Amino acid sequence: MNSDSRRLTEGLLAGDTRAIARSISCVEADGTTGVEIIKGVFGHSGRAYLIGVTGPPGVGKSSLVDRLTAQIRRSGRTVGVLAVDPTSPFTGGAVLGDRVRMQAHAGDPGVFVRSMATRGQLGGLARATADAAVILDAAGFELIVIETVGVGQAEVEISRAADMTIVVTMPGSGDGVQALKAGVMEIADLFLVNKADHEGADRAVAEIETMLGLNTYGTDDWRPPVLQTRALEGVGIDRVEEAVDRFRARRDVEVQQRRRARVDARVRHLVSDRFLEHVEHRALNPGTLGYWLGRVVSADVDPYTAAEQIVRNALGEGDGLAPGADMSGGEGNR
Ligand SMILES: Nc1nc2c(ncn2[C@@H]2O[C@H](COP(=O)(O)OP(=O)(O)OP(=O)(O)O)[C@@H](O)[C@H]2O)c(=O)[nH]1
Ligand SMILES: [Mg+2]
Repeated sequence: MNSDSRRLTEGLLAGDTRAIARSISCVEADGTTGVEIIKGVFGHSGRAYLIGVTGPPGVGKSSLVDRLTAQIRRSGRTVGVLAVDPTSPFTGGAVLGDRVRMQAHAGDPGVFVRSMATRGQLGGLARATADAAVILDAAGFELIVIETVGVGQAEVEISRAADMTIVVTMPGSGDGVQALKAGVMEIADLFLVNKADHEGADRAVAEIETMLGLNTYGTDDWRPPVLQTRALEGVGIDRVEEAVDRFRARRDVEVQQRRRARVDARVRHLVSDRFLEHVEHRALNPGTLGYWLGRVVSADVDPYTAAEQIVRNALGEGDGLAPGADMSGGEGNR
């Protein structure tokens, strides 16, 4: 472990805000320091409860999270917030938003807020978010809220990183209930119709209840509650906290299953990343990957055959064909 990662690891375990922030930057940068930090602190994680908050743009997720954070703080519990935006690249705006939001909890070491946005691939954002959650967990935050914008596959992926998922919507069409795609309906443990001061809140609740009515729930099953909130005025937030605690209390078995699924996906991703890295830089002769990619580009070989050949070459099981070898008549030729 280098001195940088050791210092950051010690700092974040002691709950030092700057060390936490720097450590999250390291996992975002996806370098060796970030990996060393996670290795160093992972044994201290696993205690936090992770809440995903997702929904269409502008329905009031951030306002809700701010209110919920304040509500949770009243019971003395600490809160870490990760605001994840998969739709936009990282901009100064996100940082500015952080500052504004932090001011609401200024001087309170029991709250940490951080924005995360796409720096490269979406998969990288999901990994960085999971790592950031480990850091906040190890730093001792009891609840971690992961806010994601949107209603697509990316959000479903990111909410899978949580123990509980809250889906937020608002009255009216477009950005409202209609915008909740089937995939997002299924991941919700709690629905919030925010901006209940707007017209049509009761109807939005009824629409969600109707959709839920299509499912059958056993007596022990959790039927996602549908609550109205007014985040601007702070109305209904106590009931949100109550629903979160109720879900948390009764779903221990499912939390274990979700954590297992989360670990499964995370480790498999890392294995394929590492494996591909190994194949590309160690197992194959230099240029082999590029050779096969080139043949796919020119439609000389299909992607499946290329992948199979690459794996065979990497395992030393190839038919001896390597860059430059004559492939005429070989597998995959047309
Ligand atoms: N009338 C009303 N406006 C609200 C309420 N909650 C939030 N807003 C307003 O709605 C706008 C969007 O709120 P945000 O909290 O930024 O919404 P968001 O879902 O986090 O937005 P994105 O992160 O951009 O997707 C802001 O102007 C809020 O002031 C509410 O309960 N009633
Ligand atoms: Mg927001």
